[in-house]
Amino acid sequence: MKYRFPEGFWWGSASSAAQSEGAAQQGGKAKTIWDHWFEIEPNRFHNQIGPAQTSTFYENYRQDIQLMKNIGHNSFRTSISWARLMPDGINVNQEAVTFYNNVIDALIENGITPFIGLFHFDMPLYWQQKGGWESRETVEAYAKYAEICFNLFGDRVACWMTFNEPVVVVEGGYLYDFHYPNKFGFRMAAQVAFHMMLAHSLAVRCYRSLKLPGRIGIVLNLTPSYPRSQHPADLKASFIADLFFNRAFLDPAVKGAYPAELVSLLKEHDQLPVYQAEDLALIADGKVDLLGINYYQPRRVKARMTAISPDAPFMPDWFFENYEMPGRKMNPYRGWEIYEKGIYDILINLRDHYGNIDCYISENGMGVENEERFIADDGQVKDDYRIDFIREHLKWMHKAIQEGAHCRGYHLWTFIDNWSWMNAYNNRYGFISLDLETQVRTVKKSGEWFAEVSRNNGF
Ligand code: BGP
Repeated sequence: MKYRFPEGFWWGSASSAAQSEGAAQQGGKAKTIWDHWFEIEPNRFHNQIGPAQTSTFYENYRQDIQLMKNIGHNSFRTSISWARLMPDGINVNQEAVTFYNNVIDALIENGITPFIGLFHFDMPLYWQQKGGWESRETVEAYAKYAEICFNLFGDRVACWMTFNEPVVVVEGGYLYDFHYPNKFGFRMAAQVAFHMMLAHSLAVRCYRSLKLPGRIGIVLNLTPSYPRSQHPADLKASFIADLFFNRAFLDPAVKGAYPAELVSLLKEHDQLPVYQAEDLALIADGKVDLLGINYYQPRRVKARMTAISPDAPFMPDWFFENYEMPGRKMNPYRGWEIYEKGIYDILINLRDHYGNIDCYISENGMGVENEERFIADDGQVKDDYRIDFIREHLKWMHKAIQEGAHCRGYHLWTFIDNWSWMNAYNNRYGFISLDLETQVRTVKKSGEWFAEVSRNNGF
C-alpha cells in the first residue's frame, strides 16, 4: 500500500442537525432562522425546498448509523440543534435529550467516535429576535447552552466543536446576502464575528473547568489565499484576504489573540467592534485542543484594479479582487475550482505558524448537480469523479503528514446527500444517495471505495 495513514486515523463524514434531522416542527423543537426564512421568502431556496425536507435523521438515525458502519466510518460529526434542546431559550426539552443520548450511544455502540458541534448556522429564532450574534445576550445564552450540553453528553463525546465556519455566518448574514438575517454593514459584521469568538471562548473555558474526558475544538473553513503574482500589491491583497477570512478566527482559536494587523486595519478605518476590557483575557482562554478544517476551494486574489467610490461602505474586498486564474481545474458539475494542493498548504501553514496544532479535515467534498445522471442500471451512482477528488486530496494530506503535520483524520462532506441552506438539494455531496420521494438510501460507488480505504487505513 502506497499511502498508509497513522494508527487511529479518523475516517468518516460530517453533517449537521439542521441539514439532516428534519422533524423541523416536531419533538418540541422551536423554529430556527432557517425555518423562519423559508416561511417568509421560500423563493430564495432552490426549488422552494425548505429545512423540513431532510434525510430524516431524527426518525432514521439507527438505520443511518448502521450504514455508516457498513461504509467503514470510525467517526462522524453532527451538531446539536440549540432550538431543539432549548426551545424556549431557557428550559431543556427532555425529548431532545433522549434523542441526542440515543444518537451518541448508537454511534459508540457501532464503534463510531462522536464529534458533536454546538452551532452550525442554525440560530434559534428566539435568540435571533433578541439580536442574534449582534447581541451580547446571545453570547451569554450560548455559554449556558454549551454548559448544558457538556453536562448532559460530555461523558461520552470525544470531540466537541463550538462553531462551524463562523466566517460564513458573518459574510452570509451581514456582508454578502446569503444567510439570514441578510442585513448589511461591516461594523455589525465585525461585532458578530467578535461575539461568536467570545461565545466560543466562554464554551472552551467552561469545558476545561468541567474536566471532562474529551477534547474541545472549532471548525474553520480555512480557504488559502493565493496572489496572482509576486508583485507587492498582489501579495498585500492576498495577505488581507487571509487576514479577514482565515486569521480573524484562526488566530484567536489557536493563539488566543487577534492578529495585530487586523486590529490596526480596523482601527484605522474606525471599524472596531465594541468590547469590554476583560474580553481579551477571555479570548486568550479560547485556545482549542483540536482544529477542524473545512476545505473546498482556494481563494485567488489580485490587487484591486477598479476604484472604490468614496462613499462605498467598508468591505473586505476594498483591498483585493477575486482573480480567475487561467487554466485552473474546475469541478465540471458545479462551478468551483479544485486545487488539491490547497489542503497540503493549509496543513504546512499550521505546522509552521500555529504550533503544529492537532487538526483533522472536518469537511472536504465535491458537490454535483443533477447527480441522477450518473445512476447506472444497477441503481448505484457511479461517482468515479468523487473517488478521484477524495484520493487526490488524501495524497496531499498524506504528504503533509509525512512532513510532520499533525493531521488526525478525514471527514467527507457528507454522509447522505443532505439539505443545504439556499441550495437545498441542488448539489449532491454524499457517500450515499437519497431518493427524496421514497427516502431510500443507496450507497454510491465512492461509499464502497471509502469503506476499503478506511478498513485498510490507506490505499
Ligand atoms: C459548508 C457547510 C456545510 C455545507 C457545505 C456545502 O460550508 O459547513 O453546512 O453546506 O458547505 O455547501 P453547499 O451545499 O452550499 O455547496
